[in-house]
Amino acid sequence: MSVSVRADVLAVLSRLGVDESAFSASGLPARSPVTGEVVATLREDGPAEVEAAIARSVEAFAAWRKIPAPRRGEFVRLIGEELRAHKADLGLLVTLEAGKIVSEGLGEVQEMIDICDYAVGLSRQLFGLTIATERPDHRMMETWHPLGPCGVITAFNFPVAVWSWNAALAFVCGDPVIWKPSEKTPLTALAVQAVVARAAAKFGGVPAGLSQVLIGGRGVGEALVDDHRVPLISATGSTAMGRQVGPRVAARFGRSILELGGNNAAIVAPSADLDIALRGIAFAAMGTAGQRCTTLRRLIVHESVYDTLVPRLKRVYESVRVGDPREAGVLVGPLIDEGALEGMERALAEARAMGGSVTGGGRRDVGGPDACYVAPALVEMPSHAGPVLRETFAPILYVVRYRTIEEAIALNNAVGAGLSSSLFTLDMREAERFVSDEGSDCGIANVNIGPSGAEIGGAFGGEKETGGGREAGSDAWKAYMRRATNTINFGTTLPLAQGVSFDI
Ligand code: UN1
Repeated sequence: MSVSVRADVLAVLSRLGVDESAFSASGLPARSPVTGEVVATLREDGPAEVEAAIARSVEAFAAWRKIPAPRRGEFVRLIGEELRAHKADLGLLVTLEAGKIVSEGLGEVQEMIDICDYAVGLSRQLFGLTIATERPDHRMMETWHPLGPCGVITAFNFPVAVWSWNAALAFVCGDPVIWKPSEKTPLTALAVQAVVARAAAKFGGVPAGLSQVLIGGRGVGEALVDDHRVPLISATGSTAMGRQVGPRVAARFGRSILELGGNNAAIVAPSADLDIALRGIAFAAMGTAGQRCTTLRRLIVHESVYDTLVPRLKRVYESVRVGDPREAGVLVGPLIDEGALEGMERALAEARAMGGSVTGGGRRDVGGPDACYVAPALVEMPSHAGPVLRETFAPILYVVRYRTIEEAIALNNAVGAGLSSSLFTLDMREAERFVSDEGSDCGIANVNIGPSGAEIGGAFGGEKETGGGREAGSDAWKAYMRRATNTINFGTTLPLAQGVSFDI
């Protein structure tokens, strides 16, 4: 392999089966936030490669949709097997490239394995309905057909799991996938592609363009977004990105699944089990260094428990270990880059100017001059305003007080995003209200667990500025297929619907 890859990274990539042709002495630099250093330089794909990939994908679609869905499921089962066999290495690569602590890097790979298992079962469950018809000797039914090439655009923070939620479903639904990973995490994408290639070799007969990766920047994403041969674009990232992608895909009548920002809250009610709340809050707010779209960013605490809970929480913030994510005992790894650190510092300055009182925050001297480690920040705010209303992709938890559950729910809902939410309470009336139609307006509403760390069995996604898309479990698979309604007349006359007569 070329010298353009650091030795330890090269060792992991080789074990995962990444081909050296992916690298070049100049090209896209891949950084590790663990040290901030460039660990590899990659060959980039340009317009010609994008065009060729789309053409290959269209060809692959024609072949793959003919393979029965349960057979397609067998391919996904083999991907799951490969992932199991390479879990440790892929998890380590997630740690190196996204900066997650070891347990979370492994957890991300487990999430991929889970969705593969789910998709295998699903491959025998892609069913439609038979619907009562008003006409005698007729049958009405719906059929689900493969949709076509799916463009999958993913973010750095879940560099591999989000691809798998889309790809595992797309593959069993009969669709090829063209993946444009974040420029910040191309190595994990190449590793996954190598894993898929091995599964494809074991399966035999997988069309060449079924699973493709395009390495590059915005131009690559835009080419996919604008191409009518790609009927579905599934994009994860900021709301600003979604504002571009959504209208462009809609302009050509394409379909999009948008997984955009979150500004997730947790309410702590008077009856809450505070030990559970404390643990739930700590993981949701500080886990992944605050860089999940489901990260807890706003804590809404009842005034009767505020002075018990918040001092305990402060002690956790003061004692949590920030450091190299590979080290045992470290719970908070690095931010992805300097831009993330600047965003955090800006938000904290704004919060202070509004009278916010900050515990933690500030750069930590870990990993060398190019790495961005920070202490997570707990910010007691005098009001639910200013930076509290927007998503800053960093470990900042704003805390406000409330008096009535109605007020708390209104605050939960008083932001642009609508991804995830939670309530800590032992009062069943409050719990049921929170998950009722008058409660949380988010795509995910939890009770006595934090807002992050969803399982793949449920549909994942959110409302409002989060984009409205749903991925992973439940009936999210329907987005990857097209529905046809079929009415079949097996009689000897031609009765018309709605009693219309048309005698010729
Ligand atoms: C994301 O941050 O983009 O629910 C996805 C969770 C994870 C997925 C997060 N299962 O926190």
